[in-house]
Amino acid sequence: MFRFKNVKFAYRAGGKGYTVTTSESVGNARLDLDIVTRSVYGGGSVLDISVRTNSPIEIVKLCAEFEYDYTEDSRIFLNGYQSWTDSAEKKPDGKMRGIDNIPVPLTERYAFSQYGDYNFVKYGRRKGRMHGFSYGYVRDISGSYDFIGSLNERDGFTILRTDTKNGIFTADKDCSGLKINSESSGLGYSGLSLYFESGSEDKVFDGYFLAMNIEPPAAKPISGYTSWYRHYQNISAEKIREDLEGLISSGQNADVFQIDDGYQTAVGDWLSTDAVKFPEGMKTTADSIKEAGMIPGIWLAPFVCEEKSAVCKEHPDWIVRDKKGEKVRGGSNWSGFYALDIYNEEVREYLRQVFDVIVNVWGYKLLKLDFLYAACIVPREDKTRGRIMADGMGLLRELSGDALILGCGVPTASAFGTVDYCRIGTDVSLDWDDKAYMQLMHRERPSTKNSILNSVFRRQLSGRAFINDPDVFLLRDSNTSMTAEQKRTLAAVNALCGGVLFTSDNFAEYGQWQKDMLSLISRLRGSKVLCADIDGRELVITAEKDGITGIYRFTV
Ligand code: 9PG
Repeated sequence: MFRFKNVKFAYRAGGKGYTVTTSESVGNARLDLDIVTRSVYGGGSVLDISVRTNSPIEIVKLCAEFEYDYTEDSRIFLNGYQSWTDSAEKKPDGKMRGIDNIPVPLTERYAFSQYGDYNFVKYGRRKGRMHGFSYGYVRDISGSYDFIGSLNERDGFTILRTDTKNGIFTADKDCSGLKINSESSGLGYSGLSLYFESGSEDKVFDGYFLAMNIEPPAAKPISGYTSWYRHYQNISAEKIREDLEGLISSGQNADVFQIDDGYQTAVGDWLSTDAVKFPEGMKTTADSIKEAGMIPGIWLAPFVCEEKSAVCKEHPDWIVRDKKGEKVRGGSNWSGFYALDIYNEEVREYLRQVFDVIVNVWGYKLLKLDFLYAACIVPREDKTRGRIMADGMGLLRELSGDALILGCGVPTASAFGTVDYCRIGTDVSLDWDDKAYMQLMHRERPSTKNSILNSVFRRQLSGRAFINDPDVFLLRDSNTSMTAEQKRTLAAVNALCGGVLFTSDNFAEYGQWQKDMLSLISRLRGSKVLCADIDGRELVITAEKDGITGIYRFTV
């Protein structure tokens, strides 16, 4: 059980700094810090810590501290920042690696810090000092969960931390630098809203989503194809047609056929189709997918533009800037890319046009919206990262109309209830991930191993927050160095834990082994995972389907 200890609140007013540490509500002439506990309908309790002020203040820190009796058998899960961030249960002596160990020239060149939380969260160096975002739990290996989850990520992300050696757990609001004054933000700041529940997996997760008022997603599990892990950016109408024909001739069922990155002349210039690759334009391809009885899907990264794009060159004022006025990098993909300012009316108008053409003129009805985290890299003095991301997700939902959204590269909680499908792990790589140089990269790097672990340990989100996309399975013989065992593990875990079952293979190339694997996948699909444990490299998943319980062992 988490035992509430106190709140640390620090702020600046009239040029002076103040700090308060208290376990009860306190107030003075300027402000009130309210600490309220309530129980919720459906089970669980909530701790609300909010601020009311009658004159302008700037928040420096808002943090709640708890005591927790970790034991050697505790398994700790702290959700990683965004879709791609590695997120897996850890033992109490676990650690998380930031990017401090990476040589600075590499970090700078590849802008690793921008993909994750490295610029605003301090990574603990000692054993047992771990952190995550928005929700987490401590599970004892008998299967009982002590769960904590934020109900209010819209007013700032919540950073959850353990210090297992000292029996401490903290919840920090990512709101440092937020200016509150009665004119712009009303009477105050809603601050931390933390939900607690203990018991079985279903009880705590159902309770959490009920407390957030998030209904189970209307979207259904889907299967299909994406072009990325076969062709990367080297796609063309011709290659897409070949893969589409391969799928049709295989007789396999698929709901979605999705074109990924590579059809556009530059990232950001979504309506400028590469005429060499797609001479007849993108509508023709969508039409042929529709004719084959599938939903046409397409990838875009609506909140970013790459250095060489026309958007970037022609609209320097659309780009998010730091305090020095420098353009803020989102990462190093393509020619390097920047984030667009979603509060700029021209940006919104441009995106409105882009979505209108893609959905209504070209006819793509599933939109894989990627690199979304970039929008909120820099918080503003009147908006936290959480607020910017929430506004961004609201905008995307509105622009997409009734097209399905597959969110990707998105801070997890911002996608709860706002997208139909969501990537919950990093990119599958064409190999596994045991190479030493992988340690010289960030937590969001492509890695089949990390992708699998995220599928397992974020499985509870599927059917509650959205439908999970575990990324593709690959069974082909060529263009991958994965062993047969590794390919089987990837396919089986995706089938057991995910709701989106995509591949980037051409089914026409499949031999008997691959066909056997496809029937394994369809047998595992729709299972209910009862329990998953990892010990060293052994992953054990217990799952039930049609009244039969299976125990599956994998090496990861
Ligand atoms: C298209 C791709 C695919 C893929 C997405 C995303 O951390 N990284 O360096 C990193 C790079 C690329 C990436 C994810 C992470 O891939 O997940 O499915 O759509 O974009 O460019």
